[in-house]
Amino acid sequence: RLASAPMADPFYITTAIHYPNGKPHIGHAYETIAADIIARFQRLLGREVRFQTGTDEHGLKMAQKARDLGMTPRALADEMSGHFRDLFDKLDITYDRFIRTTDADHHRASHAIWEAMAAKGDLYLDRYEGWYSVRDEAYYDEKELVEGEGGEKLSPQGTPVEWTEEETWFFRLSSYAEPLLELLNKPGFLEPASRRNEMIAFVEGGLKDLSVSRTSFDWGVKVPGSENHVMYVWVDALTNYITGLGYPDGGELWDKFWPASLHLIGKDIVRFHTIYWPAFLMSADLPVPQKVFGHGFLLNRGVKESKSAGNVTDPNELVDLYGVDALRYFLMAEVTFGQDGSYSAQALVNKVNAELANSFGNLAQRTLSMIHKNMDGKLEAFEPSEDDMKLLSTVREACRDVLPREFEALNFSVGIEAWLKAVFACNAYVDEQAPWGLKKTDPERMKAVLQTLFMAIRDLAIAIQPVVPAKSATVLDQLGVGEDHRSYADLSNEGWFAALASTGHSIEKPNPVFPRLELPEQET
Ligand code: ME8
Repeated sequence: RLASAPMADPFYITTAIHYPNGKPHIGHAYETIAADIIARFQRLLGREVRFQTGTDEHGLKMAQKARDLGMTPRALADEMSGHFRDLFDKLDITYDRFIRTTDADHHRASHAIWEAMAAKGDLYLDRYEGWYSVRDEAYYDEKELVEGEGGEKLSPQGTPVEWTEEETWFFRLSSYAEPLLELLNKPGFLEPASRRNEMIAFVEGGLKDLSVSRTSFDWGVKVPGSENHVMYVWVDALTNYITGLGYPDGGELWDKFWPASLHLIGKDIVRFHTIYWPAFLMSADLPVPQKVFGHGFLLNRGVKESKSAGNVTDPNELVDLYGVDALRYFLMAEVTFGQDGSYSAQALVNKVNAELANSFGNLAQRTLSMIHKNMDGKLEAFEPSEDDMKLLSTVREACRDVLPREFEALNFSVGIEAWLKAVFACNAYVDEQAPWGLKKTDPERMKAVLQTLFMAIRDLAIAIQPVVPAKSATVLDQLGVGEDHRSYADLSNEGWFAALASTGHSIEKPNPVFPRLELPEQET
């Protein structure tokens, strides 16, 4: 599908909802930035997008953390959820709804899906005896557990487990093995495909019915008709995706956006999204999501961040030091999406300086300065030479074909690399054509060169908008490209330059858009 032929289908994208048992960390920023890039990209293709993120506020993990802090779970959730929201605003995240699972409409939606599953005959009361990890908010089978260094039992994620016995409601997960296998085998449902085998093996290993309520604490959504039970936190958490579209009432959002186009989540919670969630939906006779993508983990210089290791990065600090767009660019360009990735302030500074400041920023800065200085800031119609056409077609191919194709497939680093190669081609062209030397010898040729670059920069700035939205907007402002001419369909607009030239638009003396970053003293 070409960017110039936008698809009209509405697009619904969600992130995982985050546990507000502490402040947001870099992994939360990473996932939400990636989702925002997808949302912006789809909007630029002309699709109507709905984007939801938020916080997952119930469950034992929240209750225990609040108890440790001497707070109510509600007060903890209120405080920490605010930090998530503030961070996402600071990161320029264009969410349509920030959902909190303590919201009233969410309790209603959770009751409704519960009642639909009950009406299907899929819920029954029994006694749960088994292992539970509070950190993962997950039940584990004895055979899944691993042994820790001190011989203690740990979950497959390496978290502590505790033996639990209580009366709970069970969901007949075991009845859904067949349709789940069919779903997991559907091409494109679960990506990267490498995560599929593990889920298929889990289903083929025999699905047990799932405990879906708790009676040993009360911080959660009450089970309808069983007031001493609260729902297992994942039942209500997963339901957030449909709460946000007006379930159970239906309506315009529901009709337009369900089933979701994409649930973007981390690799540690794929089981909940590709097994439990589709089974709940099938039970409630609701359509299942079209795609689940499990991204990798972000590691701090190769090591998982944790409070005990004392290597936790506050994403707010990275933004304050280096800027939002630098962080967004670095994370998406550096890490192969779907795999784990490593980051450090040093790597961020190096990459952003080399690729944005020295390459794209410098290209825009010197081109616009020369147009301002040597052409009085005026554009005029011109005849491109063969070299000019060649450069423009290289840039067009990267911006119009390769980057959109790769972004559609969620291969962000590959798309960005193609874009960067086009930037390098522009810089090589500047060096070859040496427009500064043409001013005296061949002023017409100088104009053609500078204006060819002007056109190339416009395409480059439009294409990279999802990744660096504020910076590319500044470049497009400097170029005089109107806000209603910045979509991907505008990349194929051959007449825009003549139109712009005829308005008598004048290029001002530009301010650098991508200043060089420096590490603070203690980091070097
Ligand atoms: O799992 N790198 O919440 P959460 C990249 N509430 N991604 C990371 C990461 C890292 N270092 N650490 C965590 C939950 N994530 C549940 C979700 S959805 C109905 C309920 C990702 O706050 C993680 O994989 O522990 C998940 O997708 C998201 O951050 C929220 O994690």
